Amino acid sequence: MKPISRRHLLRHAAALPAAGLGLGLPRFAQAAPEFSLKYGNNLPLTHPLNIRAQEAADRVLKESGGRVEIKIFPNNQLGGDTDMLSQVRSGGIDFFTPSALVVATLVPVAAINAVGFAFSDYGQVWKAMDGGLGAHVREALAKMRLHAFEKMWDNGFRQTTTSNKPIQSAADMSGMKIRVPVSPLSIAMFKGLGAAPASLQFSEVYSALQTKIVDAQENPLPIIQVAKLYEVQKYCSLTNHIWDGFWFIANGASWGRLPPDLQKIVAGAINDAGLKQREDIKKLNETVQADLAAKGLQFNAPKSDSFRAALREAGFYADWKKRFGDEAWGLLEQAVGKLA
Ligand code: X2X
Repeated sequence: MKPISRRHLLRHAAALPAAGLGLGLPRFAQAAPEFSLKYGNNLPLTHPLNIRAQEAADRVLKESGGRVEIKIFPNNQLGGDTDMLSQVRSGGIDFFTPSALVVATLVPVAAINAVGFAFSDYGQVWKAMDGGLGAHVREALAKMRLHAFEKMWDNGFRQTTTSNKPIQSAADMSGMKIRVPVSPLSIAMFKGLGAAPASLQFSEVYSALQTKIVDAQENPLPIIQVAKLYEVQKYCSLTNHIWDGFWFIANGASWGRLPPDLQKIVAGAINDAGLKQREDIKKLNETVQADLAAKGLQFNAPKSDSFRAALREAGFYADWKKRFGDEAWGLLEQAVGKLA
């Protein structure tokens, strides 16, 4: 069919009732995409995850010749983490990037990268997540009809912020009201450290801190920066207690509807963007602490010994080894050495 020219369209559009025009007019000039896919996430637009995801979406539109459009809904526009997780399961949205902690409410083994103090550096992280451990988790996600792209995106090593005191050792966590993600592992870990954790979706964190429903939260420094948590927190203790990443997942049926050539384009763009996003976080990590300090956060760097000891004593490692199973635990230990 001959494409309708923009001039032709504008000329004829003048005759249409105004209500029918809407804001979409210029789009009529292009064929509608064959696949229009929705991607929801919980992070502000300024986070590298959103910047790189937009690049991936642009690349997909171009490489597919306009056949595949990915529309991004950032910053909890479509609801909090729990809502988006159920939407990506039902097909209400096509893509979501839950933290491993959060998708573990559905696929428990996905939280394995978040075992306390398991990873000591990024070398170990990517060896595990790009290797056997990541493959193991993706298989478990596939059983729930969620397609996970190969390259996990970086959230970061989680640090602890509070409004009332720096955390010097595990003893300082005693009774502390701390927000954690909606994640059984996070709850167990902070209970093991003697704190009083409360699960809240990320969409609620800023106001929960502002209104002092909780005194503390834990997140990687880039999140503390883009979500402006420094405005409602005073201290930041570099506890490095968990490494956390985002799985880029697709609804299984939505993914299955894409023909193989388009799947290849989408996967290529998303995985490449993920690798670039990892580099962005790495670069941010070099400057973000100074930036947050300039904004008034007071930093300290506690040793990890007391935290590890408290967790061991609470039976955290023995318990989670049992929950994750020997196979997953063994894959983790292949990357980080003997844990418990
Ligand atoms: O909710 C959080 O703390 C965040 C943004 O790190 C996750 O998505 C788990």
